[in-house]
Amino acid sequence: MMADLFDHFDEPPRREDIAPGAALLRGFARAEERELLAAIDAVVARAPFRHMMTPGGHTMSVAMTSCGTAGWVTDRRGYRYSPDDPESARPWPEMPAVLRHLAQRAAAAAGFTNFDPDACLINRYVPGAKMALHQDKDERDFDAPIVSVSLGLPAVFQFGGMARGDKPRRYELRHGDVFVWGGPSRLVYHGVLTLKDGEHPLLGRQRINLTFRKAL
Ligand code: MD3
Ligand code: FE
Repeated sequence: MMADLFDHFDEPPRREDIAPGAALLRGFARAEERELLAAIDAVVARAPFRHMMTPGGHTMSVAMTSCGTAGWVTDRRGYRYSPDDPESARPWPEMPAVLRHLAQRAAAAAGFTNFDPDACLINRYVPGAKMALHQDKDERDFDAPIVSVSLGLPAVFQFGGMARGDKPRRYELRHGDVFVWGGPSRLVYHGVLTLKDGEHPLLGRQRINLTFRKAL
């Protein structure tokens, strides 16, 4: 059955410790998949996915939108957080409670209590899209962890070190997996390899990743 390939629904949720401060919570979001997708649809209805431009002038293959009091944006002027959606010049949609609560429970399960994210970046990958190795360092303080939720098609992520040249380890992120990284792992280089083609039972030919951050 298709769902088995993608969801590993026969496996119980479990925690894999990847590095100090980094934990992979396999299947953590699976039980809430429908509520999460409905909340994402509501955000996207008000703030549609768009392909933003890097400061260097390249259009990103990943389409993005945001919810919360701050949204991550990039254009020729640089990377930053903005209270407004530049496409609408209106505030980003509020972060739906079902999303915020999931991120808080996942952070707690990985050992980070009192996580209070103000930004949720929503990334959409279609086959062929990728995200090059980078650090998340546009946030104001690096004490808070980052929580990422993967939905839809599986992707291979790269977990590197503190230097761009450190050889990354590879892990597959599947539908419902939640990755939490903070503490000594907060500034590690990471990326996502080119998404392979496939068809997910709920999401079709795409992968959606939610990234919760304390930005401001
Ligand atoms: C942490 N997004 O939006 S999140 C980003 O899947 C971003 O869309 C990716 O990086 C995505 O800034 C990755 C999951 C992830 C993957 C690799 C990591 C988190 C990681 C490696 C080290 C630390
Ligand atoms: Fe990142």
